[in-house]
Amino acid sequence: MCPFLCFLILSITGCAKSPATPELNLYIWSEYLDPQIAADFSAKTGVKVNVSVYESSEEMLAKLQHAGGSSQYDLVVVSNMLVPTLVQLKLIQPLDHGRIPNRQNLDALFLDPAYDPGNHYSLAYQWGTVGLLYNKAKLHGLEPSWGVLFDPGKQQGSFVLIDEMRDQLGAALIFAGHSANSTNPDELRQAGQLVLGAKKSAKSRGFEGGVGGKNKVAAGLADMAVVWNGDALKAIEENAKGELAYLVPREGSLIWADVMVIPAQAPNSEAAHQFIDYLLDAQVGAQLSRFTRYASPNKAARQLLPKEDLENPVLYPPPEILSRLEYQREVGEQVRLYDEVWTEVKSR
Ligand code: N2P
Repeated sequence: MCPFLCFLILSITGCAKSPATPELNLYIWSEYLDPQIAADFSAKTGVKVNVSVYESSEEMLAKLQHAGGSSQYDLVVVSNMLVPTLVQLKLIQPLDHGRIPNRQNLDALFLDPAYDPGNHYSLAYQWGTVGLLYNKAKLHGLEPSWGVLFDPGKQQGSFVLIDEMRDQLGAALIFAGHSANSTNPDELRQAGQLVLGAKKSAKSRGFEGGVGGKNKVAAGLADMAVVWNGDALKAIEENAKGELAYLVPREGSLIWADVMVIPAQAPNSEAAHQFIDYLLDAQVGAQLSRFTRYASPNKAARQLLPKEDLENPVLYPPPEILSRLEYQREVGEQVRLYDEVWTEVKSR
């Protein structure tokens, strides 16, 4: 009788409940984490991974800055160029390197980087380029130039612009012969005019954040889109007719890296460290890049990737493309100029 009674009392009062399952709240770009990796991590550690996604840096920053994100999420994957800003705004906390032994798997290129000396706050996740995903069947011999967006005389088909301030203005700056990290007000205004012209063109299908542009091209709703290479590659590989392709315009383009950071008031920074270390494991890192279709900053993981991936120019740009790419940098206070021009372009 007693065991039954005890069970009854415990069930009613809730005292029999086991301690709450530890959780890890991750905030990341969409289609950027293999769900199997999260499931394997949970099976190994007992930590449940909750994934929330975003489609633009602007959306992510607003969430961290004004919507309590810095005390809600345990781990965030962001563009490396935002690290100094996040540090300055006190939105992220220093990493405890002692708990991330796998950081040594990273390529030297991603250790002690200029945007985060000593990797105090961040460790690399994936890297890639900005370019054009297009439908070869609809756009025969597409001119490999940003002019197909910015020069009315060269526009060839319908296009989607990317709803990512630095990337879209960066492409226009490069087309105009300037640095994609320019802080010259005249150059930025010129870039803004170019993007506005593209937006107002009859061929424009508007702005899309993150995977939005590639989804429109994949669905046949636009002939091309400004996208990141990994998303492009996913669309290319999923297109049964083999009609899609990716190019980096001849004027040049941007190269970027995304990093993992821990918000200042993360509820479970312990699990965040554990997950960062897990993602930096060689096997897991290889699995991650096979899923995202982006390049791995993890040297140990790269050794486990298929040769076809390492030799794929969309994924790992060959020297002649690399030499045309400009590393995206943070521009400090001058980001206000970008904000002003971008707001103007978006509102008109
Ligand atoms: C993945 C988005 C990659 C992030 N869908 C580009 N910085």
